[in-house]
Amino acid sequence: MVQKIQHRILLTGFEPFEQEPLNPSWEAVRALDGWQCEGAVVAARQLPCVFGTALEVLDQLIDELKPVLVICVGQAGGRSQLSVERVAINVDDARIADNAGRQPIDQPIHSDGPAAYFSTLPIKGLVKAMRAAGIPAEVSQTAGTFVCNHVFYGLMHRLAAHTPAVRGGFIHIPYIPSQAARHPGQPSLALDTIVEGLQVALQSAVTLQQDVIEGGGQLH
Ligand code: PCA
Repeated sequence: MVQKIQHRILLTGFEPFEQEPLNPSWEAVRALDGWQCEGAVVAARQLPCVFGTALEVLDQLIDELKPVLVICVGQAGGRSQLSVERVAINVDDARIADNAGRQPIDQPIHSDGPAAYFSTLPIKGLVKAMRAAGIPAEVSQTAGTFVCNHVFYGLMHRLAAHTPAVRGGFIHIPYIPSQAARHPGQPSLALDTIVEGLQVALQSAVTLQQDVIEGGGQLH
């Protein structure tokens, strides 16, 4: 019998950082490990919150899994919605040290790379689909300058060079309630809501041929 080769979607989350006991990005993506999405299966993997090393791990995972779609997910404490990132910029500028004590300031991620890469996900379509499913979501114009932007940029740099047909992008997620309880006043979303949002985002990323034309910008 001929075995059907199953397409894989690589979904990554991060280990905890900045004294948090957990990282909701890892909690959410690991709930989706093995989930079947439009004929593809999700492989959920964890990345270290370390400049350089996180990209080495991501590179190995892409070599090993040969995914048809890659979405990296990270925690953005203080945000209130699932944030589909539009753009990755070629700079590391760390306000805090990473989990290996590294704190690059104004360093390019790839000295020969362009200033920025756009997500190749249909970002407006993802936001529209999540909102339609009752999940608070937005387009975000910046993934920051810490390890998440670093991973997002490195991912897009690699895909652009080797497999431009493979879509890639980044989604930031808010704290979950147990974290917000330790940061009074900060917004949060239930883990189940985040997981459901990611399911809708994955489905849209696989099925939408083109992005939808809809406002998602900001005045400032
Ligand atoms: N969030 C951080 C790095 C790891 C994570 O989950 C960021 O936004 O850069």
